[in-house]
Amino acid sequence: MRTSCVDINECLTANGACDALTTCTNTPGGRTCGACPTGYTGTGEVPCVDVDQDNDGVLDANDQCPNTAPAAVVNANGCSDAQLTPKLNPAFPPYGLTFVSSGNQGRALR
Ligand SMILES: [Ca+2]
Ligand SMILES: [Ca+2]
Repeated sequence: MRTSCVDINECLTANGACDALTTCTNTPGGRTCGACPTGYTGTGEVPCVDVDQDNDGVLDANDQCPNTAPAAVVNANGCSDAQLTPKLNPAFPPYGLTFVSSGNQGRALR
């Protein structure tokens, strides 16, 4: 008994091992991965990598403070206050106090 070759749609399983952000296209005997979206590096064959990994709006190439906390306000170098303060003064805040970057700064409380 003879059977003919049947193409397998690799894309049906785990997106054909393409990055989840890309489009897998089934081809006879194989599959191709689409390109990574804008803002990512990679080919789809290898994982797409967000070039702004901490999503603070500053691309990794210019980001001097990686892994900024989500939604933190950052300066042009991609650094949040919480990331900058320990660089300026490792002992800040002193006495086990907590630093908050909001409120009435520079005003004496009565
Ligand atoms: Ca960044
Ligand atoms: Ca950052």
